[in-house]
Formats: sequence, structure tokens, C-alpha cells
Amino acid sequence: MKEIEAEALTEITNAKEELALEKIRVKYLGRKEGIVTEALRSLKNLSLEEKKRQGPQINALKAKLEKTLEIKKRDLEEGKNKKTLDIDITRPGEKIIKERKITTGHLHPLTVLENEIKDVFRSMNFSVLEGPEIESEFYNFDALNVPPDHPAREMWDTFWIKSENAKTSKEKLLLRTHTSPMQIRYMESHEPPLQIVVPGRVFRFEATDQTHEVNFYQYEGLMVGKNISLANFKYVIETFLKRIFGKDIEFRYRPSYFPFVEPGLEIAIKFRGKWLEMMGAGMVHPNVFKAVHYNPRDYRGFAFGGGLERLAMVKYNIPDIRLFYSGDTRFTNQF
Ligand code: YSA
Repeated sequence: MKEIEAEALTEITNAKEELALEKIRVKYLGRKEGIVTEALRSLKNLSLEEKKRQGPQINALKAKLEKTLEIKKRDLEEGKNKKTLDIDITRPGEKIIKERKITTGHLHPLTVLENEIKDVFRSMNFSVLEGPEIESEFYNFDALNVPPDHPAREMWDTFWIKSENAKTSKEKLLLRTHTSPMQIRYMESHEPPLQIVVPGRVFRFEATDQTHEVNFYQYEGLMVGKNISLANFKYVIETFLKRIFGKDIEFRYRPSYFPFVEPGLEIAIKFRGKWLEMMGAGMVHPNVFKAVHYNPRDYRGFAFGGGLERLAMVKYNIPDIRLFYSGDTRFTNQF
């Protein structure tokens, strides 16, 4: 019996498929000629004493083989199911693969350009950071040298957020009209020398046309140190434009006015026969340094804020800013 048991268990262990297992079952437990069945049947020819000795042994072997066969059968079945699950259920059907060209998603052109801008400034050792889209009146205006009654506020048509219980301008909320508040937030918690660029979404309550959106993106730059001058600004901006456009392009500087710079200037690029305003800039105003508790005698710096869509319009020759937000895939799929 011991030999039969050892042999049967080895065969069961080595069985690779259900059919082979069934053959083993028949060989040992088959009703007609199964080895164990035969042994049980031949008990009747033995003496009472031998019957009492062998009977329980053979029955125990029968039970053991039945159990082992059952477990092995379950293992084989599970193995088979696992194989079925190896199929990649995310793979498109053969029909789709043959008949349709499979396309993948891609980044929006503005995201592509924003990433390029970040790369260019990072390569010039600028840190890239982001700021809140919901701002306070304090950071968006006051700290930037634009007090409440200042006529320059008219330059930015503002979406105000109801904040009736606000007592201070730090509590009065709005959708930021430019990325410049991040100049203040950063300088408040850092000491010069510093050089940062801050891309981000801004909002203005104004009519849309070919070059104006209500919601658009800016990239803010700020560099502050002991001996920073407009010459540094000129180098940084001209390097930036050359890298973005991959060649020299026609642009101009003109004097301009922003309360947070002195002197102030604007940069425009020739686009489709007209000058398109790209960014405002200038040397940081002493009052801005005072607002962040820097001594204006110790430091000088330049800052700029450009429109991302306008840059993309020139780079990709797009005649109307509204196309970026049209949701028309015939437009976005070109990038
Ligand atoms: C100026 C001096 C600094 O030291 C720092 C930043 C600035 C820029 C200032 N914060 C600002 O927002 N100036 S701006 O109103 O002239 O806008 C800057 C740029 O954003 C524009 O040159 C233009 O490229 C873009 N822009 C403005 N209004 C827009 C717009 N783009 C699309 N839609 C609009 N409605």
C-alpha cells in the first residue's frame, strides 16, 4: 500500500492537464479496474483479522487520493483561468487596429509653449514657481504701488469676489488681473539676489477681440540684486526671444507706464504687418521694495510680464487669440 501511495502521489503531482489527471484517477480509483478499488474488493477473500488490519489502511488511502486529486484539479483549473487573464484587455480590437489609425492625445499648444518658456529661463538660472489665481486686493494692487484711488487701477478691469466682511485689503478678494502679485509674495519671504519666473492664469473683465481674452496666461519675471540694470534686462529678454523663435525677430522697446516700475517700458513684435504688444516691463519701483521691507538704496531689479497667447500667436502664426479656447480639434491637432 505504501508503494502504491507513493507512486500515485508522484503521478498526481506531475500531471500537467485535466485529462491526464482523470487517467490517474481511473488507474487507482476507477470502479472496474482501479488498483485501490481492486484492493478493497479483494478484502472479502481475507481472514477476519487481515480484513480488520488492511481495511482501514486501504480506505484511508482511497480518501487521501480522492482529496489530492480534487486539490490538483482545482489548481489546474485556476492555472487555465490565469492564462485567460494574461490577455491585454486594453488592446483595441483587431478590427479597430486594421481600419482606424490609432491616435494618441497631446498637449495643448499653450502648454507646450509654457514648458518651453520655463526651460529657457531655467537654463538662465531662474527658479520657476506658481501663485494663487484668487488673490487679495493687497497683493494684486496695493503692494504694487497702486493704492485704491489711483487712476492706474483702470488699466486692469477686475473681477471682484464678494467679500463683504473684509476689513483690510488683504481680505478683499479678486481674480488676479496679472501675475505681478507673485513678485511681492516671493520678495516677502526671500532675500536678494533672486531671479524667478512665474507662469500663470489671469483674468480681466474686458471685451474679447482678436488679441484680447477674458482669461489668458502671463509669465512674470523678476531679477533683483545689488547691481542689476536695464542692460541685464535687455540681455535676458533678447536671449529669451531668440531661443523661443529660434531666430532674430523684429521687435521694439517703447517707454510705457506701470505704477510698479520706474522707468517702465513695453515690448512689441511685428506680426502680420502690425506691432503686437507682447510684454510690460521696467526697473522695480522703490515703493515696491519698501512694501517688502527691502531698502531701495541696497537693491535694484528688473521685472516683466508677458502674454503667453500673444507669444504663441506670433510663433505659430495664429491670427485670432480666441482659437486657443475654441475647443476646435482641427485647430489643436495641428500641434
Ligand atoms: C509690467 C511691469 C513689470 O515690472 C512687471 C509686469 C508688467 C506687466 C503688467 N503686470 C501687465 O499685466 N501689463 S499688461 O496689462 O500690459 O499685460 C501684459 C501683457 O499681457 C500684454 O503685453 C499682453 O501681451 C498680455 N495681455 C494683456 N491683456 C490681454 C493680454 N493677452 C490676452 N488678452 C488680454 N486681454
